[in-house]
Amino acid sequence: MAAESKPVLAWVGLGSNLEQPCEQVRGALHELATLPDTRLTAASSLYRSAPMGPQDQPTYINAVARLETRLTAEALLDALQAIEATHGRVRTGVHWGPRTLDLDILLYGGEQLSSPRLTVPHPGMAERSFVLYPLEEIDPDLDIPGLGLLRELLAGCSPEGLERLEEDDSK
Ligand code: ROI
Repeated sequence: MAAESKPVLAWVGLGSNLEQPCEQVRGALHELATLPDTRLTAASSLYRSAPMGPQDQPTYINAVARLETRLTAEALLDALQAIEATHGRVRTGVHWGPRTLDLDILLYGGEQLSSPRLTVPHPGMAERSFVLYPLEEIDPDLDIPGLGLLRELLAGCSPEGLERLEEDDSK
């Protein structure tokens, strides 16, 4: 994988609502910690969240992780998709349908990126309580490129339907 020399902080969103979602997300956090040229520097609690999109699907488990990485954004995306694949993620084509494991690059340094494969900051993150509240837990002072202060985004985003899980909550 291509590596660049200067480490960058990247934030990754994790989500699952199939096949024991808590285990999917916890397992993925461990795998993020083993990526090449990358350190896992923070992870939020797990959160239970009502589905955004079609309501006839199970509740989600979400979390956010902070990485320090020398991987380019594209190489990090490749690595995240490889982890998704090991968790049996199949792209069904159902729009906003259920998923075994979803790993999204939310932020990559202070960069704004737009390519056919990757848009950073992640489009829609400003409206997603299951992204913003876990982010607040690990980096409350974040300033999000093009979107502004996390604190201000939180003021406009209700936490309704979102529940932080205790560490020993195995459900
Ligand atoms: N809803 C919740 N609560 N959490 C997610 O991670 C999530 N991911 C998605 C869609 C289908 C938009 N809904 C979600 O991709």
